[in-house]
Amino acid sequence: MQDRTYTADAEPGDTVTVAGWAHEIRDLGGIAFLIVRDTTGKIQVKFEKDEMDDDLVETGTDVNRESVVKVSGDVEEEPRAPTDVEIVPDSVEVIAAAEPELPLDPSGKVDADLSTRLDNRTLDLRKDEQKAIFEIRAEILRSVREAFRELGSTEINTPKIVATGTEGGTELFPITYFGQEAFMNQSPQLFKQLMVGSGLERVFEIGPIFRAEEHNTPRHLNEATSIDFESAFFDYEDAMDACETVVKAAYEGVAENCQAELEALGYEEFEAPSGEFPRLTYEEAIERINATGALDDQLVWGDDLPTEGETALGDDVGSHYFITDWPSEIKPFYIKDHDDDPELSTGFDLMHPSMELVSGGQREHRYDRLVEGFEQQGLDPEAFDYYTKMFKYGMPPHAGWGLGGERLVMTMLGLENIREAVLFPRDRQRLSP
Ligand code: AMO
Repeated sequence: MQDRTYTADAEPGDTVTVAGWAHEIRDLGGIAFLIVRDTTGKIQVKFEKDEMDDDLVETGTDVNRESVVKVSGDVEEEPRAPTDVEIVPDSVEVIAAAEPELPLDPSGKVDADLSTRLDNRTLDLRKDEQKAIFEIRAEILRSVREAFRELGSTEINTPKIVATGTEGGTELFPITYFGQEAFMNQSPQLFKQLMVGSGLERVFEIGPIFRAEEHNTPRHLNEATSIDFESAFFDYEDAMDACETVVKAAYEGVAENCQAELEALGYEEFEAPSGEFPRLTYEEAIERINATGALDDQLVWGDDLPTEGETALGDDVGSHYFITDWPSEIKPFYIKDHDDDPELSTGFDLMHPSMELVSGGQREHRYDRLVEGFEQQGLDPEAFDYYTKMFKYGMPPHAGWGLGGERLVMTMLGLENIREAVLFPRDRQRLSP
């Protein structure tokens, strides 16, 4: 539709054709209004029954809500209209009629539960608040890409059908690949590492990861979006610096470019985090958690941090923070240990006060040590030959991280359920739509 004007661009004095959805019909007797909604906003269309053609009035006011309509006419100033202008129509066409009963109410007057909303995402995303989440998500991804480019990294796309897992054997989705066993990829980890030894050196990827997690929680998905970074000649501190830059860039992009969306979500003020993210060692973290008294049992060295512990620490710190220097034994084989203490790894996590956002670290780039690490974790180095063999031909020291895209959106906007940040979430119950 070349001649279509967005509702937000309709100015008094213009003659326009707008197209969108019948948001509301208000019949006041001699006068009736049709509110047309498009992606930019809404506009009132006025029908004066005595002065207008009966067919025109009938088409415009008998239409079912949420039908797709096209209205042409003159735009006039009208201070009583919701947007101070209205269209006096000379033609109205119903392009796609909606059924009278809707599975959910896009005007938001009737609440729907999350499951109904997810089953009817098209209608759900006709609501300003829901649409705002995905506009913001898009801005986050745009800002993150820009930040990565400013850091001198190249965007890559790695396979999602793979022969081996990386993040622990229990969380893989098996598939059949021409009669051969294969899996949906859990992380681009090994591929991004292979690229730091290539001529690209510094890379990032934004793509899906698949985790066959059995549990159903408000912060886990079975298909998530991972924002991955990896750089040659970076140590774990360089990697944390890059991580902080990228996360802050996402907040700044939203603060600068998403005013209307933030308003739709009820924000009066939205602040990007300022100041450096504190860096606590794992040892300091468990001491601080123990000091809060939030846990029945005191944590000891080597324990993973339980969710209640993370929450207590998050409340105590009150901002994004890193946890560094994790025990080697609870970090994956590809994470490098500190040279002066093999019990301590260079692994780190970036935490939002409410949950983990990122895992990363410096990687083991020495072939012999890498193969030993596989064996220690009970993995067969032979199965990873495609990966380990490249470490024989000049693999530089390197570091990187993976950031959960949906968790970034969720924590930034204070969403209660990660599914709010995905169009069509995949979880234990949900494979369709
Ligand atoms: P990890 O497994 O910790 O690390 O994942 C990195 C980040 O991805 C997000 N995430 C998830 N989000 C939603 N649902 C899930 N099931 C899920 N699993 C992970 C989290 C998490 O912090 N290869 C390493 C990264 C690296 O070292 O570069 C990895 O995948 O926000």
